[in-house]
Amino acid sequence: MALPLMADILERLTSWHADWSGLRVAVLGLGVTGFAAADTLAELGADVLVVASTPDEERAKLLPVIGARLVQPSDTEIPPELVDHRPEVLIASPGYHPDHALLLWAASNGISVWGDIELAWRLRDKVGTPAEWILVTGTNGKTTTVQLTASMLAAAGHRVAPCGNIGVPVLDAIRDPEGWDALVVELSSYQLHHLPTRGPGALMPWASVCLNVADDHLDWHGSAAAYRAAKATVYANTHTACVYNKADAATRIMVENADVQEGARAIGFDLGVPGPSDFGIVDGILCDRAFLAERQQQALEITTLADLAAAGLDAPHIVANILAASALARSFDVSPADIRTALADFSLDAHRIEIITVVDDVRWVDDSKATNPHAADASLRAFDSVVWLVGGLLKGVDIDDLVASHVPRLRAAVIIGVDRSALRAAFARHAPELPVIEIDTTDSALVMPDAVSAAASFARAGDVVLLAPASASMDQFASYSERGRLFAQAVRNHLGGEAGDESARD
Ligand code: UMA
Repeated sequence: MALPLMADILERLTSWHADWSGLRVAVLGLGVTGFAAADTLAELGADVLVVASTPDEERAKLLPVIGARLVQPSDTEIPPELVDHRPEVLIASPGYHPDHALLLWAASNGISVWGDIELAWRLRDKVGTPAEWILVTGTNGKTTTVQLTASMLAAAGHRVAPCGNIGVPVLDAIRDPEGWDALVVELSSYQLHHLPTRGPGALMPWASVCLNVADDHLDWHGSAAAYRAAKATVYANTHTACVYNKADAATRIMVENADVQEGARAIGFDLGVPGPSDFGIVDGILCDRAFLAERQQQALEITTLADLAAAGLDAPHIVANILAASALARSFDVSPADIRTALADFSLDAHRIEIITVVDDVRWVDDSKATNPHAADASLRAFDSVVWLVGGLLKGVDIDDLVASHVPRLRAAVIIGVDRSALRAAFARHAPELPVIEIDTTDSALVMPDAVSAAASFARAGDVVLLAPASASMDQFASYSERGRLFAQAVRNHLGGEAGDESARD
């Protein structure tokens, strides 16, 4: 009798209840994802070898407890333990670059590579009826939209888990003993890159959205086209609603080109007046013109801009996220009343356009999460007169257009970051008259105190001092949250007793 081919075996591994025992798996990475993958596969009886150059120490200590082994090669080495393991499949953590030596080795040896999202999809039937998946990607606003959507579904009484790139591996969600009605999954371009769009590992989401797309992570993907292609895969095989941004034609084109399930609808959203099958705004009222039978003539009221302003949720890019989340929730039959209940209780995470304090009619705002030009653009648009704190790791992205398009609203600019040359040149080109100060200290602890005191010297009543760096933080800070925290601390120290904690959103 002929033995089944490896491809056939892997093809049949599409259920928690399939036979995974003895499957030889290599898991690449030992961060949040790698541990969840190793733990899941060990529980299923697979033979798991974890390969990571800089594993998380606590998780490394737990590997023998769960029955998995660890090898720690350099990032260019193919360790002999891996070769001896003869893996039948590799599970790659999202951070692994497609050209990583281990992935090239797998390709040249014909070994299948899955991401953690594919593995979670294959295993989604652990408990009861599998949850429906709602997918969210985009350059900016993913996490907020995932949180909004999940809170809307929860307000309607559904058991729902926000997970994925938001920080909770989907593999942890699918192992919940009680199961879920829906998973709202944030997908990064890295995770999408590793996802197949056909075959047994391809996702079939209930609904999906790409919120917007602008250049980001070009150093990882190699080109804007590759980054955009990864984002576009979010729509593949969607069976109910493909939600796209009418203000971003690229997302509509992604939907037009996607291979979706029969009957899936394209639902647009933007801040303008909605057409039939859209979400939008009429006279300050956020409306659904998609999920009602009379959509040619009528619209359903979701909420008003006035109510959102009262809740601190009225920055235009947050309103756009709310419209997208409402479209996803309405596709799941959540009522407008339940959406309003969710919005009334919703608060944005820290470092997302967060007001630290208002002193002498100057607002100090932390949008450290604006880690690319597209996010900083949305942030700047929310204000009329800005002292702008900008700079950090630009990730290969061009900053010129962003600077050029916001000159009229700038009072002054304070440039931070190790490499300030691109910003310096952009300001010199587009705003030669604008006061610009560079913070050139090499002591990370002094960056924010120096930047804040420079900003304070420019700010006038009515201004906003805005930290919207348009860059990643890792050149001088551990993360965007540390950057934001140190900014807020420096603001409070600088303003002393004048700065009460006026943040509405902590
Ligand atoms: N590793 C190597 N060599 C490499 C790359 C990684 O050895 O070349 C190893 C490290 O030693 C470490 C592990 O891999 O052991 C880390 O893996 P990882 O970088 O994939 O990170 P995880 O801890 O698994 O977290 C990942 C996401 N990280 C990235 O995509 C970089 C988290 O998103 C996500 O929350 C988590 O999975 C759960 O899904 C973070 C992120 O920054 C927040 N995402 C980017 C973004 O939002 O812009 C995409």
